[in-house]
Amino acid sequence: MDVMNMRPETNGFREAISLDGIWYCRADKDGLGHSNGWAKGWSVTDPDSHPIAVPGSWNEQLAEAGLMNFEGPMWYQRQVRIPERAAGADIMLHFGSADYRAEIFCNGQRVGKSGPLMLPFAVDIGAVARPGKIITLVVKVTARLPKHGPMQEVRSEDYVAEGRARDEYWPAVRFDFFPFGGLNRSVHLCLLPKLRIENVTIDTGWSGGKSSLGVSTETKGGSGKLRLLIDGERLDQPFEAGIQARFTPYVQPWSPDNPVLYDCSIELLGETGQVLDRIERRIGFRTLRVEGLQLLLNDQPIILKGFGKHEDTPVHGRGVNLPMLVKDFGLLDWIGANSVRTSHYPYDEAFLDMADERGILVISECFSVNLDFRKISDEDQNAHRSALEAQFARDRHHASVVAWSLSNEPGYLAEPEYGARSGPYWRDLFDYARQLDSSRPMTVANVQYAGNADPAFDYCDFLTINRYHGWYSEPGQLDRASSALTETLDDLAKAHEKPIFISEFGADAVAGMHATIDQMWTEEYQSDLIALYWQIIAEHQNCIGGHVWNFADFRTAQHGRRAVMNRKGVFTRERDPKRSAFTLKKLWGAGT
Ligand code: BDP
Repeated sequence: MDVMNMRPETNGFREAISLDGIWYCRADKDGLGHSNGWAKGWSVTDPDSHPIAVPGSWNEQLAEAGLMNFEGPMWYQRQVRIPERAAGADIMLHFGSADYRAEIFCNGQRVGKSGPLMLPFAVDIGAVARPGKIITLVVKVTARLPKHGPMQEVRSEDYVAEGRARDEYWPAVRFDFFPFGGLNRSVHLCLLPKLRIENVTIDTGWSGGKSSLGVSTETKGGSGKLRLLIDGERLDQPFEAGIQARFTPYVQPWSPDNPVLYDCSIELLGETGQVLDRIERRIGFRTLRVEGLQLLLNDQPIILKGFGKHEDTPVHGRGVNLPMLVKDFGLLDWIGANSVRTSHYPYDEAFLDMADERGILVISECFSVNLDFRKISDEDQNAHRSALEAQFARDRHHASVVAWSLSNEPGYLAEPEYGARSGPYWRDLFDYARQLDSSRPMTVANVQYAGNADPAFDYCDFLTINRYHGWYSEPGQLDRASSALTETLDDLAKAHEKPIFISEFGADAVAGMHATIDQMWTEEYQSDLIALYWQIIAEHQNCIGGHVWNFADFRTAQHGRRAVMNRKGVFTRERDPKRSAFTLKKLWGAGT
């Protein structure tokens, strides 16, 4: 757990060497990889050894090799030269994530494994890696989920056992997106000073015209004083490790209109004041909080306009795709959006860096979808806590991250156990999450099937609802959809004195499909439904905005109701606009 927020960085004191590029992989269809000795590596000229790009998912890259629906284990290997200058340093490997789980081997020796899903982890390879020598690095990755945790596994046979044979997806999933496997984020070899900074927590705020900055830092390998610099200027006196130091630097606030960032450096000082280590982060000062029925950003009311997204692009799958990342932020700007929910898992940090820079407000979501409360156990909750710890540790210094979503659509099966058992689960989880971070609002995205009386609402700072009136209910009937949505909002407003946020609404549209009547799957119907929802949101005083589901079409596992993809994108998977994109540009561009 202790290295979760170790971001790979290169400065005069630490070095991060990218291991991205072409690796080799081998599918372990019979589960014989260990007994075949693959942990030690294999000859890459073997016919079943494939080149594979890292970062990237194996599924679309290797579809023609029969691996589109392969869930692992997939063994990856590459050679890594440990530089001579690593002598005297701690030698670590850092993985942005390995989806969903991985074990790491160096020269045949097991050196570590992944932690909470879709988040970074690091392993110390100092016992095996020798400066100046080459090691064989092997990573065994599986796209199978663990049975317990915030994201429970489901297998083909479970659909029948769970009484929902009609829901069966292939590959089996408990969610509506493709279970892309692989080293989907960057891998680095990191050389770190033995006496160093670790576990840095940076919290910023802006309220009453004043900034606030809280910093706490631990050290590893010894102790020393710490010093903080903002844009190269030292703040106050050096402070001790292990305590929270507080500052009120003279800075401008960060906001979507003016996303001002500052370079924040923390330095570890030796006995004579010499610098022994440094970490650097870009930070911004802002506060998002709920007051009455409003959401306030830096004390001013704000309406959230934007999307639920996915990390999903052609061929890359869930792998980092930087050109598409740049394009997507350009499209968010073009359409007039100010916010995104990282549905349904923490995204790569490059996304948050760009959100910081471009002034996009992010609701960062834990990888937790359709939690089934018939099966809930302490083990699930403990893993849920660990996932939040790791997510908060990685993301909390990002100015763009303004709220946490602890889960998406729990109680999706409308199981009676949800009403009965989830209250204490949410009470304890929200308590724990607020102990970790009291500076941001927290919520859970409620599913229509769980109804308006969701036990999670009692603990949410604002109510978050996903609603598909006009699609999964009241199909093709916008009048009925409009009444049903209005009724939901009125019901919730009566039951809770809290703001309401519609985190999902939308309709599938196959690009190029048209009709003169209200016809599902057409571009016109999608566009009209979105415009209708936005009008209702704008008219409802408790509503603090909405996110259209989804920004772009995305691949799902196979199911009769999906034509390869979920087509609720306002853009296609290739990012061509559908009619609804122009509708939203008009609605949001007008400064609603
Ligand atoms: C919601 C889920 C989302 C799905 C969407 C849909 O939160 O992941 O993709 O429905 O069915 O229930 O389009």
